[in-house]
Amino acid sequence: MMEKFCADVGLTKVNVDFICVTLFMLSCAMTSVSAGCSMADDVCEFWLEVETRLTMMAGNVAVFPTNGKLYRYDVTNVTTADTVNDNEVVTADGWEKQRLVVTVNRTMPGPSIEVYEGQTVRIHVKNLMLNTGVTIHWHGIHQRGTPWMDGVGYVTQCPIMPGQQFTYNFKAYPKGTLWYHAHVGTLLSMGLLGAFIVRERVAPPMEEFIMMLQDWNHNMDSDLLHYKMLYGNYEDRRKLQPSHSLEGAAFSMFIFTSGLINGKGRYYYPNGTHNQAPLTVYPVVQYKSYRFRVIGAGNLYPFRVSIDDHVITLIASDGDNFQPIEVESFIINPGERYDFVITANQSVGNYWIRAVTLEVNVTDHVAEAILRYNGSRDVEPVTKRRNCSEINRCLVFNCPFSYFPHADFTDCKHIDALRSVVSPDTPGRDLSSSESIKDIFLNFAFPGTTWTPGSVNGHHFKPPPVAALTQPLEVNTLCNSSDCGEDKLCQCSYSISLENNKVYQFVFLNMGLGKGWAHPIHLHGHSFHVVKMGYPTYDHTTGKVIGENLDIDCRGNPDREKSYCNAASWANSSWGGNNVPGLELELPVLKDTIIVPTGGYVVVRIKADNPGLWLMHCHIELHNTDGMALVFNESYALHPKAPVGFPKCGDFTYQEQKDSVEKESGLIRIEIFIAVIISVTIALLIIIVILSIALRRSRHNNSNNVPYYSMAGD
Ligand SMILES: [Cu+2]
Repeated sequence: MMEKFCADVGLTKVNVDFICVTLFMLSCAMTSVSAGCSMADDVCEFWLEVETRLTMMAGNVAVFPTNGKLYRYDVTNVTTADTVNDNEVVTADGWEKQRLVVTVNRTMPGPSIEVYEGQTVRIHVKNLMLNTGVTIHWHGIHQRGTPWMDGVGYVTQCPIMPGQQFTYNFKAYPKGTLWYHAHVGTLLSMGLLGAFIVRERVAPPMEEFIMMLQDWNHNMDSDLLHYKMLYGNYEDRRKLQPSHSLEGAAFSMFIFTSGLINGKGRYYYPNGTHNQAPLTVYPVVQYKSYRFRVIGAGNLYPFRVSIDDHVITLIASDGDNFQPIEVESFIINPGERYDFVITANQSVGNYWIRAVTLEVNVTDHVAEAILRYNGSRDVEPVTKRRNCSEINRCLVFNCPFSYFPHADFTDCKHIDALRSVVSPDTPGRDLSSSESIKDIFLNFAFPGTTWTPGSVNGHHFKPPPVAALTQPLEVNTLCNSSDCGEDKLCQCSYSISLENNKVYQFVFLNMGLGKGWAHPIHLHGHSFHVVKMGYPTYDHTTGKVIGENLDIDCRGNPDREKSYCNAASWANSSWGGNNVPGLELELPVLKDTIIVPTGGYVVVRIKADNPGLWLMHCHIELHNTDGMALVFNESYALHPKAPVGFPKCGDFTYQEQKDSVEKESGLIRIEIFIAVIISVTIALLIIIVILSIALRRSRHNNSNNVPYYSMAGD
């Protein structure tokens, strides 16, 4: 089987043994976690090939789904036909018109990369696509000392163009459930993603599973996703309207067609039936406990995750362990990760794992998988979701709002209610003077009237044409302070400089004219301490937002509903640094991605101790490509030097060839003219000198009566 796999991925004979061992283990680790590198290794090496592939094809044979199985396209009687192994097919939602997807080592999600904390990870990425450049970001890795390995196109590196290879080399830090994904255009939504698990160097106490959640549709290429979000989705002469979540926030125009768990899901028809495509199955043994590492790998939609008849105990997020909490379900946004434990303490059988979107008035927007107890039959679960009632209320973690409608009997718990397991050294906690902590307000929104782009403080992020980190002097898209400001919109590579070792308190906002969507904000290069969250005011019966949080002064237009909120501050001028009521500085959790509720804010802290260029952006991929991003230029003078030969890129302006010929011939003519002038001048000088000498001698001879020639003959 391993030889077959090696043949399938087309590896060279020379390296076949070692490479195949690595890739084979990775490929098999898509559902169940298994290490790709041993604990004793110093360097872990991986080969990733990025290429486009068609869904629902086994080699060059199309397949179709029935009863959770796949069959060749020409099968007419499925009761007697052989099934096709669904691990050889990128099934996605089983839609039978092949969709183009971007794969890593021909799978979606790509292979799970699993290493131990502190190991050197060396990953060779080869771009086998025909049309587009690619970079891969290792989401959650801090890249301390290696900022040029962060994988952000046009910020930390140039895209790896078709046919090219690029080797990423960095230290596996910090530990936890991380992931990798493309960081150019919308290639992430096209399928370029995978789990990246960094383990502590101890034996795991229980078996583990990976659960990657994706929202999915049938738009065929990445540019299409981008333009449909900008210009709208139309179907049957109708313009489709965005859906909304409970508090009234809108979702953007990424049509949710299906939900996927580890690359598998089902297409639901309008009548509520589905196409019976195969799903991911998690096999468990009764009375054993399991850790699930859940990765929010979608483009846009948050998912509410639950398992029928099982209590979820959340234990970690974005690599940080927190004091466990038991919940009925939790919400995960694009970019976030949550780890939970369940105990298989129910009767032997099959149970639904559900991840539903937060859209109201929608019932079939769900990603599904099966929890299958050892000893149960290979059939679909018939279990029901828990019924939340007045005496049996449901607790949901990480809502992007504060209240469910009264009749839902459901309560919310937020990230700022969590407490870390160990007391972290919260930056600035012991500083007596709050002036040593710098508060920076950042509003993530879509302000504007006719043009309403994604922006941060009104700056619509435009990537530079070069790798800004390694070609800083060639960035020609800097912001002009006269174009940007209160109630203005500008388009540039927005960057904020951070001083080395200074403590920064960022206040992420979602306010003013451009609010109305919740944004999961991701910071590269750091994990941040979540010290406070602020929510808007709500109607407690319906759960709808009725007013922004008034802790923030948006400034600009006095009508805060019209202000762009580009230059906000604390409403109470005495607030700032440690002097903000309700800060959790003792046991705050660490995150690298956090949801900023519409109308609300989140306060986080970092110490600027990692020199580099670090992107911060909304992890809704379409908001990011629409410009909701900025770069922190951290300790510029201390940026480490990039490796020798690090690739460069940039603009090239062609000069017409005839111009240069003319220029050349013009130059030659000037040179000849100057030479002639000099020669003529010298000749004239010589003639003048000779004539003057001759004249003087003739005068002398005349006066002494000695002939010139006789004088010479003397
Ligand atoms: Cu966003």
